[in-house]
Amino acid sequence: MERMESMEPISAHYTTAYPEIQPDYGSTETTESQAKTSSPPIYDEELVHKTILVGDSGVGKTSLLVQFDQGKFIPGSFSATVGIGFTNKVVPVDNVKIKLQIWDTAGQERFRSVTHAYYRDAHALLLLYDITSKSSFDNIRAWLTEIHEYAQSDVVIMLLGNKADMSSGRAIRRDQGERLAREYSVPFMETSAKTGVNVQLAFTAVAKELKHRAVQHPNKPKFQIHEYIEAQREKSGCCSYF
Ligand SMILES: Nc1nc2c(ncn2[C@@H]2O[C@H](COP(=O)(O)OP(=O)(O)OP(=O)(O)O)[C@@H](O)[C@H]2O)c(=O)[nH]1
Ligand SMILES: [Mg+2]
Repeated sequence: MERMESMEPISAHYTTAYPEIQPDYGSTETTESQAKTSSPPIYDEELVHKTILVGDSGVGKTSLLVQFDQGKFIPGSFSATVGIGFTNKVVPVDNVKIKLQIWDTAGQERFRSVTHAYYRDAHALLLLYDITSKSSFDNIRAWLTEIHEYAQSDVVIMLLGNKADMSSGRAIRRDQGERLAREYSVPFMETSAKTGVNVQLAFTAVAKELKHRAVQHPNKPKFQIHEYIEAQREKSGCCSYF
């Protein structure tokens, strides 16, 4: 495939910032006023959750974001991302609006140090490989090592095997992705930025997990992202999840 590099760091759909209000996932304790009234904690819709797309160059990070943001896939020659940029998206979860600030990073090695700087502030990381590329899958372990080195320890991580539409070129079986995800205790699904399969679900699952971390329900069981993904699978009857 011919590789073209755009000098534009980010495409036009990137929008400007939300006010920088950061979620505080720190304490599991009930506040005094909550204890008095015993009313459920209210989710603050002004919170902005930084979510970062990472993975080798060409796995489909930009395409996944464009599919999620605009519902379209732009075929044609590959234009590698240069630098880093973000898109703001509001994801409705249980009648509240979850604000995601989704950062699209450049997968090329030469931009790695730039990407590292953004890990520290990330609340969620979507880590992609390409199911037709063994090397992109093999590199996932190195990506996870980097993530553990640079990101916060409680960052939400999801592993995505992208380009699921390309069954004839498949190099990594679904169960290999599942096994790797299980080894690192992270949720997994296969996606296609081309057909849109599971794209919405991947971001919604992350948004749900972030919401549940921001609103601590002392008496409620913890949100289980794996179970949520599994339940959605049963509803839609498609695809594969861990
Ligand atoms: N068939 C198919 N092609 C895809 C899919 N996702 C991305 N592609 C193609 O794969 C190539 C790379 O996609 P990008 O989204 O630019 O990859 P990237 O991960 O952003 O790459 P960098 O910006 O270099 O890190 C492009 O030619 C896309 O059209 C997919 O789900 N299915
Ligand atoms: Mg890109």
